[in-house]
Amino acid sequence: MRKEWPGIIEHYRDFLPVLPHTRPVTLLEGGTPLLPLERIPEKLGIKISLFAKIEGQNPTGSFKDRGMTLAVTKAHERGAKALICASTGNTSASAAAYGARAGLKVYVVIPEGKIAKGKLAQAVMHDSVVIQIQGLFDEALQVVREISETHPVALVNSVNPDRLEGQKTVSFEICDFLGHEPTYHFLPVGNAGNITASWMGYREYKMAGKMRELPRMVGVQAEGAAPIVKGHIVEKPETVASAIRIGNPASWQGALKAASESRGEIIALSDERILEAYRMLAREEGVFCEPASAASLAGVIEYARNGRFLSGETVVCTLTGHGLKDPETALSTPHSEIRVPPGKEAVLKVLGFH
Ligand code: AN7
Repeated sequence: MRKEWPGIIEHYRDFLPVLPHTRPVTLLEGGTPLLPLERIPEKLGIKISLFAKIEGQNPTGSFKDRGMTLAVTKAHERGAKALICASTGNTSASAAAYGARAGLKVYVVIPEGKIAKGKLAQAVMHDSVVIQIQGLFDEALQVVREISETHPVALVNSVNPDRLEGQKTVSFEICDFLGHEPTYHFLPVGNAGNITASWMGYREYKMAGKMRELPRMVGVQAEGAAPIVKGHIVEKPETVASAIRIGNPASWQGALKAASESRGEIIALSDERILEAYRMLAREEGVFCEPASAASLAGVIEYARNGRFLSGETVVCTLTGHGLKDPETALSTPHSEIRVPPGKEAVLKVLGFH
């Protein structure tokens, strides 16, 4: 019988800051598919091996579970009784679930009316205390940082180093699966924890002799929320990709370092281009991710259109979250709604059988 995937802490124990007796708080996260995409490169007219790392298949539907299992495990081990985070939605969903699993109280602070419905449903169902602030994610993060410094609540945003340690395992999985490093790794950038952690993972795997070269990291921000690309804080970030509606990323320096050390870059693309990629993944490949996730593929499309890829290169894009998190954006994309009277005739007519 095939052995059950044990979650990222057990699987990559030697690479993580845990003690021999540490008992993971886990929902068996990680081990997500690295799905080959064939129709999209063909459509773009490029001859690359393109893969999507489907992080939406984690237990709470986003990549955040990798960092959360470790952050909650460590907080629990240290005797924490409560967790707190600010979130554009996915961090709160993940914190709420792992907190529930560990029997901890969870407080989540989110920008009012600005997180996708599915994520809010998750926070509610896992019985976290949801605090909507009349402000931005960036303000929420400031508040929870201050509170965690003076009060007995463990901060589980990615400014907590355990989050990045767990999150780096995505790069291990990509290399283990491919048998080598990719040429490029594209990913969306919001608070910039993921690009920082992914780069850390590749560097550590290379040091451990698991791969020969390092990939080039390309981070993609939404044009209306692109502080790193612009080089200054964005006071009023705006984008349809609500998960990355962040004006002052906590891991700003980490993202810059990943881009420069890897000879990659951070780019910004319009909401239109992000939604184009979002639809393309669903229609051409059967992959439904949330809008922010599609920023990574939008980056690949941009590179393809500018003739940046060489034939035979291996390109990975992280699809960070599941499409079902944000049904409202999905339903607001152009589509036909067909309504007919009951009975076979009207349906046959729609099918074109007269
Ligand atoms: C689907 O949940 O910041 O650059 O509070 O949910 O590591 O921040 C989410 C971020 C990309 C950006 N894709 O990752 C939060 C939060 C999805 C996301 C990002 C997020 P980072």
